Amino acid sequence: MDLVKKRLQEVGSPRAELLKKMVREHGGKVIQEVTLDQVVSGMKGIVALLTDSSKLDPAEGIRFRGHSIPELRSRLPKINEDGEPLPEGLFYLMLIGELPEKSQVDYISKEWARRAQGIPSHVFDVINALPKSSHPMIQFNTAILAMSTESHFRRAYMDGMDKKDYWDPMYEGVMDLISRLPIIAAYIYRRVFFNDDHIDMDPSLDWAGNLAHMMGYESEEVKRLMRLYMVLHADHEGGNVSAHTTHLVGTALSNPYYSFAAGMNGLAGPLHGMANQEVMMWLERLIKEIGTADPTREQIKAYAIATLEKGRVIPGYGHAVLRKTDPRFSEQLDFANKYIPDAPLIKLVRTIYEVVPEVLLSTGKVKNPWPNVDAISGSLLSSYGIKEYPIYTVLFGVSRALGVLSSLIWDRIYGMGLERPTSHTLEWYMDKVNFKA
Ligand code: HAX
Repeated sequence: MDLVKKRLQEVGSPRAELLKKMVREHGGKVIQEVTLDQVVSGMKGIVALLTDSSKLDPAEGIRFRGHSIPELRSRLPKINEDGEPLPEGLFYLMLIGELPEKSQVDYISKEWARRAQGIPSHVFDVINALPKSSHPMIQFNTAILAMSTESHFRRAYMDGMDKKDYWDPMYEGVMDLISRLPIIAAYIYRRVFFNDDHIDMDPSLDWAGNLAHMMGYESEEVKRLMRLYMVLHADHEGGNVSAHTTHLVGTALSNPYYSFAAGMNGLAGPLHGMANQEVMMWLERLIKEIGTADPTREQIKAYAIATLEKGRVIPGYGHAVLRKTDPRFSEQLDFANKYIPDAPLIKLVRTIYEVVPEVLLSTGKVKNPWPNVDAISGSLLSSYGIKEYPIYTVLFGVSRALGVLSSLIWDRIYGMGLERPTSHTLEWYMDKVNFKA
């Protein structure tokens, strides 16, 4: 048996038993009451999900299995001492709950390179059937669905698999799917922006290094950036749109391809993953309208106020849970300050950071005026030459697979039930809170 799967089986069974026992003994206990505000504002703060891979603290930011991003950047295995952690190691940590050795990370790199070879040709036919002008997320999500013909889970289910074994074909499907996403993403990138001039994968490279290679970037600098990008976007606990949707669809025992494609449709929304593209469009318009790539603080302030006056959001700022600067923003800024401190876009990002929070605070309604991950990610990619911003959400999606799909395996280990909350009419709520029109 593969060594990751073997360790997963060892850690999985006792935790599943623990959950069952706790529910048997305490299943009737009240966790929390729900307010009308929470129902209408998108269930913010309602405790209703179980996710082990990561936890988001409003004041501190994300921790992956208890480890902050700075800890991961120093403790996860790397290729070179001065490099960034390999995302394979973060996947192992999120899935197994233990920091991996370099040998375990190398094993996953090799395993993913092996599994990546099996993409059926119809997947590329399906991509090619779409107009090149269709957004890369349309092509990405369609390709993920097209790959579901390969689902181990669907086949095993139809063959009458026992419930207790669900996690096993789910693991196989997740490993296949994650291994193949860089090829799909790079294929779409080269199709849309480089006239179908495709580059084969190099099985000797790591997962993120290979993605950079297949996109056409051979320098160690871009590979290092890609490893950082893939680690930073991997997970943000269970309630964000892409994670929650993947989980929700999975509770119907949909296969990993169906579940992940559903999550990626959520990531494609401008308030979620597509915000990285929105930021670049906002910056592009700012530069055009002000007439300089090096605007003053006053000019940026006026532009930000004008955005709000048009009834729009300032992309890259605000968050549903965080109440401080997103550490994923700070870590990218730290990376940029170290390697490309004078890049004009990074300079612009820094000045915007000095101005926009104050503008948002002055509205009196924005709960978090600080930058999120998307406020800088596109500027960083662009500064390293990856300037075609419609691909940015696809890159986010490749990374997000690591977190949401490791949780999907755990959903089947834990035997999480079909998700089915209760809905009511407006009149029911009026009656409940004793409100008269
Ligand atoms: N610009 C303008 N207005 C904003 C704002 C921003 N950046 N952030 C919040 N607001 C507004 C909201 O639209 C809301 O207005 P209304 O009451 O008129 O509806 C009000 O402030 C209160 O919102 P909130 O409670 O502070 O924020 P929400 O939890 O409702 O929304 C969002 C969180 C991330 C969607 C929001 O901050 C936003 O739209 N930000 C810009 C888009 C963005 O950067 N999205 C990426 C988020 C990170 C992520 O998921 N990446 O994938």
